[in-house]
Amino acid sequence: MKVYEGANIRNLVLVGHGHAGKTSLVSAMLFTAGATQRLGRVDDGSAVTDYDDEEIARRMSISTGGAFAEWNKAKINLLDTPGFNMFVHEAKMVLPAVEAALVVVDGVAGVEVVTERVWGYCEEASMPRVIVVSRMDRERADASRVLESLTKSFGRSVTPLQLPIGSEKNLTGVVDLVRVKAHTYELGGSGKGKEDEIPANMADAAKEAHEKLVELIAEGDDKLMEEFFDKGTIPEEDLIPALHNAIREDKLFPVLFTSGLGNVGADKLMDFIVDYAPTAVERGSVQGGPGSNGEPPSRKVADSEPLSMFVFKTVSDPFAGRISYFKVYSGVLKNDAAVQNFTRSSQEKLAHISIMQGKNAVPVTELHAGDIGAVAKLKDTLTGDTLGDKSAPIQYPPVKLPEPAITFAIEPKSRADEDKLSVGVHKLMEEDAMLRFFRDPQTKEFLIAGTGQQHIEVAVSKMKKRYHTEVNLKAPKVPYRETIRGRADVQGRHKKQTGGHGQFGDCKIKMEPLPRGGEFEFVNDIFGGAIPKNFIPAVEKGIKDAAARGYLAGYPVVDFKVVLYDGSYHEVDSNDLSFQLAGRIAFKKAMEQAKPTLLEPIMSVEISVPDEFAGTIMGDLNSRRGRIQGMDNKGGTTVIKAEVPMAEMLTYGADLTSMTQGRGSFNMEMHHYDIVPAQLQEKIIEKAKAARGEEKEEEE
Ligand SMILES: Nc1nc2c(ncn2[C@@H]2O[C@H](COP(=O)(O)OP(=O)(O)OP(=O)(O)O)[C@@H](O)[C@H]2O)c(=O)[nH]1
Ligand SMILES: [Mg+2]
Repeated sequence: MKVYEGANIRNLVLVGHGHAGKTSLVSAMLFTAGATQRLGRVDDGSAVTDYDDEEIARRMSISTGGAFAEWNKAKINLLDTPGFNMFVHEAKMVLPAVEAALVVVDGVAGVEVVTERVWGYCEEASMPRVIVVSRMDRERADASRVLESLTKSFGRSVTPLQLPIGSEKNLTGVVDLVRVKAHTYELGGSGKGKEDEIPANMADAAKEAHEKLVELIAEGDDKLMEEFFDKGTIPEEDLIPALHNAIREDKLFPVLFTSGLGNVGADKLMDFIVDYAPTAVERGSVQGGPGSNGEPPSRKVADSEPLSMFVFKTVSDPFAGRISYFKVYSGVLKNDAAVQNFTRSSQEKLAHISIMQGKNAVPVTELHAGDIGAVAKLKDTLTGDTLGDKSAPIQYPPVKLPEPAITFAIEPKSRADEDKLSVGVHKLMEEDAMLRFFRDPQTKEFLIAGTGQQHIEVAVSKMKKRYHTEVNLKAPKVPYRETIRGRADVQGRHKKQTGGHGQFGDCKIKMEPLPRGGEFEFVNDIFGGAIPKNFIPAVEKGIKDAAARGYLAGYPVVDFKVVLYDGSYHEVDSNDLSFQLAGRIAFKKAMEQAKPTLLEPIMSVEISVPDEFAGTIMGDLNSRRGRIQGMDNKGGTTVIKAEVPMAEMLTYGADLTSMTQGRGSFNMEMHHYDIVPAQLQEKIIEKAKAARGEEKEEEE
């Protein structure tokens, strides 16, 4: 493997809606560049970046795959991310490793829900974007319709740099609007196009589009503008750097056309990447988090700087062990280097550094600033960690992810499974930042949380295949809460007289509701020492403990305020415990008066279905106590936004599949808590009582 310096490296992430053709496009580029012997296909499990068992079985990307192609003396590093909404956080996580994104859009559907989501991620990160409209050989693919949807969603900076020649099965090539040349291909061929005449019926359109493009590039540059007015065009050697800069500065979002499966346009796409995508060193410098002296240190992306690298992904391979993917931000990493993990203050040895071609590690001797690599068997390095030269500490900020949207209880199938469970789940969590695992302190059940039902199912399936641990998934529990709607003014008195020392605590409290999200507030309003200062925290603790156990149905009580305003004590018999108990008694009495009620989590839900199912879905949402917030139409897909109680959404994944013949998808996250309607409250309270009854029996 040749050694590449940053100026000859391009790092790109492929992002886009599920099924847009990202993985197939990577396969086409790799084959065209000679990195693979045949054109890998998602559908027969031979795509380089969809190699995991789960990905092959489901014919979709689940986790980011790395690959590289050598093209025109440059190395193109590609990170292929999943587009399915439950895995799309993978795309967000790897953005720190690249300098540009290929936003892949389906030639039939145009902009879809996840397209907008990943566009938002790129926007946040000021990431240069190149739009690739793929699957152009499909029936009903339509370049002008897709361009329209792109401009509608992303504005006027969306600019075609190519036009497709022919359409659907007769897609034969592309016209390059910068050089005004045609390139034609054999569908399903080697991917290497030949330069050709622009078809007569496209000549006018090509000329017009070229002029528009040149005018756009010249805009804001007086010298170029003058030249443009003089000659009607700008020489190619002036266009290239101007276009390169416009892309780097997010002033222009170029659009190219391809077919991954038919291998059309992959060579032109790689030409384009080498000419126009920012190089790895063009990023300038990378900011670290605040340093010890309060200043956020930064590093220039340059070989001459001290070594620093950021771990952006971890794969937990049952055979090779833990594989860490990293980006070298500065310095030169040599094989066998001993480096410091600044995040965990430990030493790591990087034996056998490599670059990943799908699942295969290709060994390298060194990696320069700006490159991407991988290494196996680091001791305690995880995703988000910064490693580097011990004498030059820096820590790059990890990517922030949302909270998981759904929780299931998992039950090991056997005793042996129970023993293996924790180890297996923790290995999965190393590679999956959105997976959470914990034990419910009340019910002692194992809980697993993630982005959605399929996400959890993939984790369960991996657990079985990789770690031979079998579990049953049980319906997720709804995390209800309790609160109050009225006020109370009560006395809590605890008195016990036994033999020697007695117990005595007495407090008077007022209780009132707080707005949603107010949690708990405790105000000490005691004057004149009715309760000695040192016992006041005990009263608060008693109330808090009781609130955590709930009043109506065992769910934590939230959003209330307690004012402790009076009480009494006994010189000898008062102690901490007595006042805790007094607090507890006062809390219970106050709850009786204060109109207690149940709260339930309300989810913000976004559902995408083909237009013909929209009516059914809306009706169904109604019956789930949903409130429709909005509706939008995108190239045959209706996107419905609604707020729906979590309790009504527990099996929505399966229900949506059956309502839409598998053609709908949805995404949801926690939004807020709201009061449960009265008729439902009783049922929940009764169920909770019954469950607690059972538990008591088990304990006995
Ligand atoms: N006709 C046609 N089909 C394509 C093309 N590219 C991909 N496909 C098919 O479309 C489906 C999805 O392609 P993928 O490459 O897996 O799409 P993806 O964007 O990686 O999908 P996710 O990983 O789920 O986000 C597969 O069945 C492919 O064979 C193309 O250019 N033309
Ligand atoms: Mg894919």
